[in-house]
Amino acid sequence: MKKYNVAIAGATGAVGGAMLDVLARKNFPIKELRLLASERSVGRTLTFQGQEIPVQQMTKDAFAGIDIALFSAGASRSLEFAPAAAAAGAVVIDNSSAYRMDPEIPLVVPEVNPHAIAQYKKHGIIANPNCSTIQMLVALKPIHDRARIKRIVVSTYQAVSGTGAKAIEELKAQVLAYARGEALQHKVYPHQIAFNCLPHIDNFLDNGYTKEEMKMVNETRKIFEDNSIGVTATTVRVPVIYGHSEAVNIETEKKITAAEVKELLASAPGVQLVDDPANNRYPMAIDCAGRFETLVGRIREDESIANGINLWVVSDNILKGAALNAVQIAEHYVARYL
Ligand code: NAP
Ligand code: 3JM
Repeated sequence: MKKYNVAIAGATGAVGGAMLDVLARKNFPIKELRLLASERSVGRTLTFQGQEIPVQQMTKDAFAGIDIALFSAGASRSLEFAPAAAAAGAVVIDNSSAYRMDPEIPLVVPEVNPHAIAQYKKHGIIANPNCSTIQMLVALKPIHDRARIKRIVVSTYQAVSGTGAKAIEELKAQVLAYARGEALQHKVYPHQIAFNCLPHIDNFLDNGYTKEEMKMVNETRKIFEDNSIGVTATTVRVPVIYGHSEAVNIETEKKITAAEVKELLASAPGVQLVDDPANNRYPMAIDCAGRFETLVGRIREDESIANGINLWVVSDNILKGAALNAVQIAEHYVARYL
């Protein structure tokens, strides 16, 4: 079997760490694994399949000989270093929002639009969508193919791990302080996150929506290759550590029943149907952590319109929402294009 030289840009972060995990769990064919981060991490080592690998500083020269560069070091680092990695001959799979809406760069969920990977050739970059978009489209793709979705109304309940390692610490520290009767401190979020919900993810835009909400609108249209699809989102940060949950309401062109949706999703790639309310079984964030599947349940017909369906969609935001989706793109790329 052919083996590849892989770099992880942002290897010491929450997503980078999950990339190491996913590469190991999938036994990805690796010849050399190069771990890159900021100057601050030089001197650290990370363990991969029992081997200690030193962390190196990410520079424009750090990508020589690399076949696949998995980026999760923030959007500004992607803009600065991804073109250099591509120029060195690597294909970049970028987890940030930097390139997602560039019409010349493919934006890929392997269960939805794997064919788009072919467009990597122009810039050597493939963009990984936002976590909230990925899990929603894994669940909706089979329904869209069968009944054509005209409109999506989504509300998210997003875990703090999506903000990074410091946000997880902030939530834990607030819970401990609350239990001890002490004052709660906050730095990462503009308000207390423990025992609270913040309808505020990423920055606010002039239209009153947040950037996170508009990512769901624009990325959905690009991945479904359909600019006529209506999408409106409210994205909310909740005091959960791992796992984003989403209440998704769709209106379809053709009638599809709840029973038909359940049947479709029972065999859909990347989906685990968890829909047995009589036995209190439905998707929950605490059950999705560490899992590769997107859990879907609470499937009901929307009785307020002719062709409507409601679903509850839950997935590990660091795995399918970031690291797993990126490694799946890498698998498709090596199988078909390398
Ligand atoms: P994190 O835990 O804060 O980790 C950030 C990583 O970037 C660390 O490895 C850090 O290295 C590295 N880094 C920061 N500045 C750097 C520099 N100047 N040069 C080289 N490396 C640098 O954040 P995270 O949660 O892993 O997220 C990282 C990025 O992934 C986000 O900013 C976002 O763009 C993307 N992301 C995407 C999704 C998605 O939905 N697809 C979800 C989450 C995150 P040090 O340890 O040396 O500081
Ligand atoms: C998820 O550089 C940054 O500010 C990155 C912020 C960020 C993003 C993003 O916009 O790339 C943090 C967490 C995302 C994302 O997936 O869109």
